[in-house]
Amino acid sequence: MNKIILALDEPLDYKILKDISSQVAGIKIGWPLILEQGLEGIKNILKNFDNNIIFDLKLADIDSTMIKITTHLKNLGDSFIVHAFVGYNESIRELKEFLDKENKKMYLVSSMSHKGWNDNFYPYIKEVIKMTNPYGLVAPATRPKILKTVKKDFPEKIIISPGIGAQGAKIGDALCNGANYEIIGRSIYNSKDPIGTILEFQKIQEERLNECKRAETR
Ligand code: 3DU
Repeated sequence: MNKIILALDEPLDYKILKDISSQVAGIKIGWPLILEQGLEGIKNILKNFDNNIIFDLKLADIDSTMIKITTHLKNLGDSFIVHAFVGYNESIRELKEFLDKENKKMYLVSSMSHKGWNDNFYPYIKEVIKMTNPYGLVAPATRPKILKTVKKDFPEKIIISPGIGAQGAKIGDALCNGANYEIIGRSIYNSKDPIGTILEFQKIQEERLNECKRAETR
C-alpha cells in the first residue's frame, strides 16, 4: 500500500531520501524547506523523486502574483496547493487556466487541521471548489466530520489529508474517512528510522482500511 505523502519540512539525508522515494506516493515541499535549502537545495532533493511532487505554498493572492510564483517552480514539481478562500475571479480562475496550460495540478484547501480553523465558511469554500474544478483537495485528518463531508460533496476528487501523528489523528483515520492519501511529516522525518517508520505506517494503513471496509459491510 502506497498511500503516504511525505511532508518534508526538514531535510533528510540524501541516501535515506533516495530509499524513501520508492516507498511513498509523493512528496510535499513547503516554505520551511524552501527557505532553509534555497531553490538549488530543493532541486537536489527532488532529484530523488520522479513524480508527484506537490508544492505547498498555500497560495492565496491575486492571479498575477500566484502565476509569477508558480512560474518559478513549475519545472520542479507536479502540483500546487492553493487556498480556496481567496475566491475565483481574478485569482484562482486565472491560476487554474495557467496551471492547466502547463499541465500542472491544483489542490484547493477545503478545510484545515488546526483547532482555530472555522468550518462555518465551508459553504463558500465549496462553491469556489465547484467553480474551479481542481484536481484535488486538502482536507483534515483531525476532524473526521468535515473530511467525510468533503468526500461526500466531491467524491471524484483526490483528497490528501494532513494531521496524522504529530497533530493527533491516527494512521489510517483519514483513509477510513474518505481520503486517498495521508500527508505525514514529523512522525517520519523526526523518527530514528524514517524508512522503517514508513513501512510500519503502511502496514497499519492497510489493516485500518480493511477494518473499516469490514465495518461498512456489516
Ligand atoms: O503535522 P506534520 O508534521 O505531519 O505535517 C503536516 C504537513 O501538512 C505540514 O507540512 C503542514 O504545513 C501541512 N498542513 C497541515 O498540517 C494542515 C493543513 O490543514 C494543511 C497542511
